Parts: sequence; C-alpha cells; structure tokens
Amino acid sequence: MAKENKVVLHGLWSSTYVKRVELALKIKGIPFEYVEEDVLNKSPLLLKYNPVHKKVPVLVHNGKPIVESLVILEYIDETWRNEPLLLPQDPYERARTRFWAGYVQQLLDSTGKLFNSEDKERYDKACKDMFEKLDVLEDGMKKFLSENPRTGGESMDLLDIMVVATLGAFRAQEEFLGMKILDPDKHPLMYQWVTTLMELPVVQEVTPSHDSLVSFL
Ligand SMILES: N[C@@H](CCC(=O)N[C@@H](CS)C(=O)NCC(=O)O)C(=O)O
Repeated sequence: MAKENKVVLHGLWSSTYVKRVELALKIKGIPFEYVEEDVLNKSPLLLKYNPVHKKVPVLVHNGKPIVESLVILEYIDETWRNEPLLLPQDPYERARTRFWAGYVQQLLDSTGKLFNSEDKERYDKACKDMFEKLDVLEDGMKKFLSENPRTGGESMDLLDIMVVATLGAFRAQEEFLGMKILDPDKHPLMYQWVTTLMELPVVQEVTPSHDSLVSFL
C-alpha cells in the first residue's frame, strides 16, 4: 500500500511567513491542503498544533505538526529530496545560505518595526535600520551570488524564498508609506533579484493582489 502522505498548511493570506512555506511546497511540487486561520480568533487546532507560539504557519505532515517557517522549510527539503533542493549539499555553502537567510529575517524585523512605530523617533530608527540592512545585503550578495549563481526558472532555493517573501510586497509598502524602499539606483542587485523572482508564475500564484496588500497595510 502506498505510504500515506497528507500535507496540510495552516496559514494566513497576508503572512510573509506563510508565503515562504507555500512557495516551498509549490516549488517542490508537493500537493497540500490549505486551511486559512483567523489569528484574532485562533482555532482549537492551531492552539493544539502550535501551543508554544500559537502562530501560523503550521505544517501538518501525516498528522504531525511542524512549526516556525524556517524549521518547516528545512523539514520540507529533508523530507522531499527531489529537485530543486532548497539548501545546497555542501555543508559550507549550506551554512552560508542559512546565514544570509537569517539576515533577511533581520531585514524583515526592521521593516516590521517601521510599520509598528508609535512615534517619529522609533520610525526614523526603524527606517535607518532597514536601509542599513539593505546596504549590507546589496554588498554581501555581490560576492555570494557570484559564487552561488541563481539557476533561473522556478528552481528557487531557501534564500530566493526568503528574499521574495520579504521584499516581494515592496510596491504595496512603498505606496502605503509614501516612500521608496527598494530603489533600483541604490540597490540595483537586490532590485533586479526581487523583481525577477516576482515575475515567476509560482510567486505570482501565492502573492496577494497589490490592492489587497495596500488595504491590509
Ligand atoms: N517566527 C515565526 C513567526 C510567525 C508569525 O509571526 N506569524 C504571525 C502571522 S504573520 C501569527 O501567526 N501571528 C499571530 C499572533 O501573533 O498571535 C515563523 O517564522 O513562523
């Protein structure tokens, strides 16, 4: 009898963390059921599956829950070994990819603070942090991408997923904030990378419309 392979993703349409997992499942060609959660009124299932953080995404594989988006991405890659691999085989390159994925998470944290700042001082600080991180990424990625070139097409890896899930909503964020975030003159490599990824059909499939993102913000 074929081994049971039931995959359920508990998510939230607007969540960048959930988008990471949706992208990984689609890129790997893993069929899954999607359950939209209401994070203001958490379902008993969500609380049962993620009693520590009570957050989405939660991936349930054959009844077993896995939580925390980066942990889920690695679980997917280790469980479904088909191409594209999300992390390189070589331990050193794997470590570097994890390092930069962690840095993109820090960029997301700074961007989040920009939206949650209660006063101008905090807003300015979050803004400065965000642009400093973009500068570091622009610089760091010159070397990293030249040594780890993107293969193109839908062969995205963990870092591509992190980058597009984090920065893929930049146009809606710019419209909402009334300022440029990803400027092609200041961050040409990041701009090119993000906009190329945004055009991929798999990315478009999981990306909410511009208008719904602006209203949500
Ligand atoms: N570190 C978590 C963060 C997940 C997260 O913050 N999820 C949000 C949605 S974007 C959530 O479930 N929030 C509900 C809450 O905070 O109560 C991850 O990487 O999965």
